[in-house]
Amino acid sequence: GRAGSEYNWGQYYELDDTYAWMQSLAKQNPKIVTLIEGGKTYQGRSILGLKISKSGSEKPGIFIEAGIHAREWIAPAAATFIVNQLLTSNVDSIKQLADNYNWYVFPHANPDGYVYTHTKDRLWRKTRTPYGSCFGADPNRNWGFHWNEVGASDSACSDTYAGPKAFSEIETLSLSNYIASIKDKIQLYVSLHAYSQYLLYPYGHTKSLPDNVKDFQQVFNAAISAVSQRYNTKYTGGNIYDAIYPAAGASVDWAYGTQGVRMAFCYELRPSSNSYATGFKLPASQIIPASEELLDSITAMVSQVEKL
Ligand code: ING
Ligand code: ZN
Repeated sequence: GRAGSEYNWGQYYELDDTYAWMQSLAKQNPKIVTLIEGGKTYQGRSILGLKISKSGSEKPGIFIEAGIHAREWIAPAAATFIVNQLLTSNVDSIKQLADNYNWYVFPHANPDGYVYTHTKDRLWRKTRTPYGSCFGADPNRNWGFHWNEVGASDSACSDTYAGPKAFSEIETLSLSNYIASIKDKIQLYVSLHAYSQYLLYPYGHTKSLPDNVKDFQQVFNAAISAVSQRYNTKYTGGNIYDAIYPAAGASVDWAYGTQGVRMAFCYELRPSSNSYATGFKLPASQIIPASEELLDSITAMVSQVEKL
């Protein structure tokens, strides 16, 4: 890694640079930051996470999963921005987030795919597991909850290939095992994607709404109001099935549907949905504003969850 102490949010980084930065954070803040090995990838890389804990293991947890889709580069960048803010900000509301919660952040849930977007194909989405003459399953269609029922493909060449079975991908299998080991501590699960400026909550496999949909809707309202405050960025959304499209086997549905995590959201970050040609290539100059408004939104989300 070349990043070292130069690491900043004016550019997108390669996997090794971000991993080196994460390792240096753990070294520099040994009482607060712990590295988590969330598992391995098909090609043998680590799925590296950080736990940020300023005040003990009994605090509720917030889990952030980013980069499950390789080409959505803003997602890992926003995740590391949040980590940095939690560790360095002097803003009261952010200091409180860091003091009152344990944070579990995985900026790169699909490292093999991310490396491939830097080396071979900028628009790669899936893992890199070989399946016949094609590669990869969609790691956001591969989780073991109503797996492959709708909005996923049986064809290994498809971008939404569900995989040969639930958790066929070592990435989703190992990350799900880690999540299951801390599930009772997770109060809020946030999955970061791009793009379209949507905020989504379960379910993706059915039109039926979660039993606590009123809570979801309240938190959703607070979050999309806050996301627009700083730069007037408009988000919309709702339950996955109605707001975007039917899609089974996503991480948020699994966390909510099988792990007892009562609040699970997915952000589709900038740009807006009118940006098909360039949607995954958000200019690096927008990393900071997109991440600032995301943190504003998550801050409001957490305050609202506290009021439920
Ligand atoms: N969109 C998400 C996808 O996996 C989504 C939408 C979110 C589906 C949450 C299901 C659950 O297709 C992108 N852009 O990846
Ligand atoms: Zn995505």
